[in-house]
Amino acid sequence: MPQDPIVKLFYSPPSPYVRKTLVAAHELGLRERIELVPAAAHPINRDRTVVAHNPLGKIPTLLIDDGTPLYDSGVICEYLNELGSGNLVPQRGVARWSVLTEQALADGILDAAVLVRYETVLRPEPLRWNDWITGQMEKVTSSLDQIEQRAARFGDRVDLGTIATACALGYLDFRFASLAWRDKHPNAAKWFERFGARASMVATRPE
Ligand SMILES: N[C@@H](CCC(=O)N[C@@H](CS)C(=O)NCC(=O)O)C(=O)O
Repeated sequence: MPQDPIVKLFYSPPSPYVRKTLVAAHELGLRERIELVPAAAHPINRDRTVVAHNPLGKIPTLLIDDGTPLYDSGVICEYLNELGSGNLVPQRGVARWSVLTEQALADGILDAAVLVRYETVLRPEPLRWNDWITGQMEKVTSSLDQIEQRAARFGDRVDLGTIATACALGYLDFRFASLAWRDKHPNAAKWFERFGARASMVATRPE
């Protein structure tokens, strides 16, 4: 029987951070409990509806049942994990720190890639700075090298580390296809082929 939504998520389908939270929700069986509220987060033309709940004006922003806002994507995923009594984040020890570090690595790729996107799409052309773009893309490529090492040991793990990694790789496919990241990262490519076929990833693929 369908269940009523209990939380609201300010979202936009292309956002890889939003995708991370939705993949987590799917994996936890909570997707139906989330009402999606379209948002137009933008670093300059800020979405005032989002800002009213999150002064950073960023998505994802989640409103829980009593209206309390939660952000950012990592906090939302941990909240959903608790709500769904899931196992996406190990509670303690080496496993916990490793999963959270993998999330930070994947989010770091996204932070750099999204900044490059803003620089190339939003910033007026005369103000663009190529060295800065190159620096951000170097962050992406050196982080991909680290993912390549880790991916060899990912196996069938489904947790916040692997979900965040998959969303980062998916974003590179979506916005930076010419980077052709698979060419130099065969372990990551092989792993992503399997993980990317999960129902949670297929249902959240950006168009
Ligand atoms: N650290 C944040 C990053 C979220 C983020 O930067 N989202 C982008 C959309 S992909 C955004 O809201 N940008 C608007 C802005 O930078 O003001 C998270 O993990 O949720």
